[in-house]
Amino acid sequence: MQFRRSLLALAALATALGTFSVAAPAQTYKPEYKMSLVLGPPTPWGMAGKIWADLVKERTQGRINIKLYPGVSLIQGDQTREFSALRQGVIDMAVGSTINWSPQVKQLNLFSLPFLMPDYAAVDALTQGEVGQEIFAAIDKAGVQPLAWGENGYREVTNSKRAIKSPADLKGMKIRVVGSPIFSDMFTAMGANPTQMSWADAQPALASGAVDGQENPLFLFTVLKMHTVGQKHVTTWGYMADPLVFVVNKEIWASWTPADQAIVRQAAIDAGKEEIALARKGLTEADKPLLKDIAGMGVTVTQLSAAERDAFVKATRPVYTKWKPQIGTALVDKAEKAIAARKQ
Ligand code: X2X
Repeated sequence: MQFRRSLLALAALATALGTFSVAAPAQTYKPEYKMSLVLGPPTPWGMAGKIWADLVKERTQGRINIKLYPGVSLIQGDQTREFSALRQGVIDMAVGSTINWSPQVKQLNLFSLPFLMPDYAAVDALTQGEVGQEIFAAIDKAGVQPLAWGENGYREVTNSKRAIKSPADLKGMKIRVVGSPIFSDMFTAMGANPTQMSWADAQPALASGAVDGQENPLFLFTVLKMHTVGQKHVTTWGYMADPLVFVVNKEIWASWTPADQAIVRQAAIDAGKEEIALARKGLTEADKPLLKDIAGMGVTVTQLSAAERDAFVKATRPVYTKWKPQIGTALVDKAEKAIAARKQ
C-alpha cells in the first residue's frame, strides 16, 4: 500500500515536471539579469536602463527580470573594462557609452572626433543611418549583441578657475578625462593638463580640488550640483557627444526565445527614443532653459561665438587627423558625408 502510494506520487510528479518543461521554455532563464550602467536614475542614462528593464518585465510578463547596477558596480567602477566584462558574461546586459567601450571597439572613437558633429541633427545622421549600422556590426563582431541607440550627450567643459573662451584659458588646467586615449590627446592639444580617471574617482577629485575641471553633459552638472564642489564656470563648446548603446551578452541573447529577443530589442528601441528626448530636454528649446538653471546657481555660462569656437577646432585638428585612420578612414569619410547631407 505504502509502496503503491509512493509510485503514484512519483508518477504525478513526473507528469507535473513533464508538463512544466513543455509549457515553460523559460525554465532555463535566469531568475535575474544584471544590467550595468555608469550613471543611475534620475540621470537620462540611468532612466534609459530603468525604462528598458521595466518595459521588458512588463512585456515578458516577468519572464525576463532585470536588475540595475549603476556605478558600473559589477566591475568595481572600472568603466573602461565594461565591454570586456560584457563579452565574458560578468555583465548580462548594459546601456553603455561609446567612450567607455572605445578601447575595445576602435570604431566607437568616431563620436569622440573633436567637432565632427555640430548639432543633434548630425548625431542622428550618424546613429540612425548607415554609419550606425556599421558601428553595430563592429560591436557585434567584437562579441556583444547591439540593439538600440540612446544618448549621454554633448560634453561641455566646466572648471573652478576661470571662464574658458580660448585654448589659452585652458593652459595648464588640470582636467579630469575618461580613460580613453583620444581625450588625453584632445586636451593636451588644447594646452590643458588632462588626468585620466574613472567617474567614481572623478567626483572626490573635483570635491578636493585635485583636478580643476571636467567635461560631461550638463544634466550631470545639475543632478550632482557641481557648483557645490567649486565648478563655477561652464563653457558650451559642443565639441563631441557620446551616444549610448543598449546591448546584451551573446550567450544570454542566444538563451532567449526568438519571441523574447524581439520583445527585448523593441523595448530597447522604445526606451532609447524616450531617453534621447530626456537627454536633450532643456537644451533643444530656443532659450535653453538648462543653461538658465545653471546660471541661476551662480555659475558663469560661456557660449562661444563662431570665431571663438573655431580656435578650438583648429587646436584639435591634428588630433582629428591622427585618429581618422585609427578609426577607419572609410568610416569617417562616410560619417562626414552623412553629416554634410543631414536634414536640419
Ligand atoms: O565618466 C564619464 O565622464 C561618464 C559618466 O560620462 C562616462 O561614463 C562616459
